[in-house]
Amino acid sequence: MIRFEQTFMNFLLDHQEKHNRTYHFLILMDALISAAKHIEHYYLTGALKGNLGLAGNVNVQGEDVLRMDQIAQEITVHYLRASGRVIHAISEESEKIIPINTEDGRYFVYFDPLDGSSNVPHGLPVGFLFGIAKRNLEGSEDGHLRAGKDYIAAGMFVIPTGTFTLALKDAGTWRFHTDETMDFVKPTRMILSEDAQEWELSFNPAHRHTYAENVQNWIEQNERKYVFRYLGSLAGDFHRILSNGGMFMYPAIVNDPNPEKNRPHGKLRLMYEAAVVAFMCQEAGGTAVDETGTPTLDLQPKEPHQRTALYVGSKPLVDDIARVLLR
Ligand code: FBP
Repeated sequence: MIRFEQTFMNFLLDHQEKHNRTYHFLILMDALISAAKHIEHYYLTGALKGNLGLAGNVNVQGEDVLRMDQIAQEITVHYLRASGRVIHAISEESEKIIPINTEDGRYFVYFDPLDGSSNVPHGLPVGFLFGIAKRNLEGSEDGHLRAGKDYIAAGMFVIPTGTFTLALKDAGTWRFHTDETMDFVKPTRMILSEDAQEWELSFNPAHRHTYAENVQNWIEQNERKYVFRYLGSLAGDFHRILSNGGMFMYPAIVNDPNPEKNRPHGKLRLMYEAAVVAFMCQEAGGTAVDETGTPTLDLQPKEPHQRTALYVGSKPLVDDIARVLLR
């Protein structure tokens, strides 16, 4: 007897019908899934085709661009254009906002086509992160940058693991796995574990002495209570936190012996990294804050590539460090 699992598209169709919503969102999600599968193909064959190296230029963040960054960007913009549903997009790989279907588009898409660049040369796990907001259908639309709390959905593909996780506003965070037909199936609701025995801590230990004193002290007092894991890609590390609970943090860097290396506003980008995982975490029963203890989803972006410090994960743990940050 063959065992059939519910497909992602069937799950989403149910969701849209249950909430009396339109098919437009399905077309957009189909485009994002096609993009992720295409990027995964190039990543899996990257070493063989010599695509895991540098592209030779520098991006808006002043970082060396990887050949795979360019490939992932080109693929994603192609499928977003083909969907006809996107007004404009914001990408880590494009300095400017990318106008797509400004007249008839329905959604704004904020994405990082290949997150975790330090893992790329080794073919290790990276992420495709995205957040989606909707145009104002009741009145005029000024295209302003949306805060995370205004997103209608956010998700990530952990490449090349074939896992896809999607959060829908007020409808939870769901994980899907690839079946033998390379289709995403078996929607599994993700709820952060309340069992502190399972919780993990995730941060770059090489930076811990550059964090603010109060953050260093919090780590000192708490780190022995939890398992420590760090993959070096936000998608990979957050994937674990969603499964086991705990907290991922990328604090502000304020005490680096070389002041030029300080990052008082954090490293991660608000719109297509921090707000994406914060949205998914909230729909899974968790929370996220910045270096001032302000909820990440309340942060109103002033510019597309704005950075932020990030503390995301199980509510008791994030609330505990937020008390220290607020002091
Ligand atoms: P990129 O988008 O340039 O890859 O930067 C984001 C990121 O790689 C995250 O995925 C990860 O959590 C973090 O930076 C790793 O930074 P570090 O190497 O300083 O630990």
